[in-house]
Amino acid sequence: MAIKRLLIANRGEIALRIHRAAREMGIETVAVHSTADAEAMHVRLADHAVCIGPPAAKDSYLNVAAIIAAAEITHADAIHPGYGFLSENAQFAEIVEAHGLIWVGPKPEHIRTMGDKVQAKRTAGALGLPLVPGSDGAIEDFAVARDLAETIGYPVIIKAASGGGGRGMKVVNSAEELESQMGQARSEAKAAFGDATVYMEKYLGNPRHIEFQIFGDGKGEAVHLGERDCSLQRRHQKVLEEAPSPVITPEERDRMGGIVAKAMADMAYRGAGTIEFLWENGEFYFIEMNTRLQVEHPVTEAITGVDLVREQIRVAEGNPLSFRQEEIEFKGHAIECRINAEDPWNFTPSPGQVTAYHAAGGMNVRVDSGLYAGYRIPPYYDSMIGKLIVSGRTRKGAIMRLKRALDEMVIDGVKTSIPLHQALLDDPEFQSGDYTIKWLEEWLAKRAG
Ligand code: MV4
Repeated sequence: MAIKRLLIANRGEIALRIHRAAREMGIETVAVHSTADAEAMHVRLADHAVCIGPPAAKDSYLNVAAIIAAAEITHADAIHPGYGFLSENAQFAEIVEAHGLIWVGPKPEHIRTMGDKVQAKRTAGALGLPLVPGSDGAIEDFAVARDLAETIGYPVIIKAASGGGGRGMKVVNSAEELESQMGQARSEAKAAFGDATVYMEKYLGNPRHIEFQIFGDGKGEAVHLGERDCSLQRRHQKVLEEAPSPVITPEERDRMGGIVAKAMADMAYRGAGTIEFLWENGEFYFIEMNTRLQVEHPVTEAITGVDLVREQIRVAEGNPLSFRQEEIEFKGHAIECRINAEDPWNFTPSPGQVTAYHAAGGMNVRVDSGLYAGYRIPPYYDSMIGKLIVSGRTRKGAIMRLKRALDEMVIDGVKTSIPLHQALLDDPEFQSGDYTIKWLEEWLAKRAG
């Protein structure tokens, strides 16, 4: 069923990104915003805007009743959740559908399954994805945990089933530590997620974080759009992402991509998704699946030419995928820098008024940001204020272009992470592409001296 009016249940650059895709499809947009975001770019550009509450996200962007009411009064016929907020809330997806609205996202059952990391791993294993060695399901009993840890060998890691994004994990180096670490993992999981369920994996010491973009039509067809390397993270926040990964060969991409696409076809997955792997010594190990569009999706768009948000909307309307696997080609290299309003070296947030703004431009340069001169960055939300994405024929070419584009960016009035990106791009080790998930934090520690 064709969507005529799309409500965008998000804010910031992703709300603008979704608005742009909708406009290009001839779909009207409804922005919902907190009182703190009344002056946001996407609110100005949207066809309709509804204030849904005060600044605190729990009263606005997480306020299900207010969002559904906004859809009803504006006669929206679909809701796109973006990332974060309600995007991976299966109950919200069900409520949207129960109100006769189109949910621009995966089937609620798949959101729910993948949100439970124990169930996600079981599902992935059954679908033929390679797993990190570990418990088959939750571990309840300490004696069972001890035997398993002996079998797989220390170090092991205890993770919260309801966790994800690095919260509620404990590395255990020896049998002596196991009981106390398991107890701590359980109580932290209970406190953070209201669920003390934990599971165990072999701890990989120095992997890369490599994720595959997938897309399904919900009826048994699915494709992959290659991988992204997201190893450069600080405290589980990605800083810079690239596609393709510097370490994955075309043969490896086709092989692993084929496996993930087959898995998604078999579960009749609908919409955009990301399969996260740890990659060590040439092997992939599934860790989690994200049932949403991701911040770093533009690097995939840059090397494939596919508009992922347009495709999300088309699939939500019930259309088949607009491309077959054989039609997807990977061309060149793309890199994204996340630009945050924060001190580039100590990471303290730097909200406030942007006094001057100029976006980089030129060939193969994309800026996804709702910034403008005079905009007041509110202090209530995530510090990410935009993304700079460039592509080139080679990784070296993309790095040179990114340096040029970063030099062109002007964001005055607040501190930003641009200087950090400039220093990073000048580092020979980064330039070599030889980095793992530990590299950035070590690099930052060295620089701090
Ligand atoms: C791991 C791991 C090592 N071994 N699992 C962190 C976030 C969550 N998605 C999974 N995480 C990890 N799981 C095993 N078996 C190391 C991490 C990890 C990490 C993973 C990806 C990117 C950055 C990371 C930083 C620290 C730890």
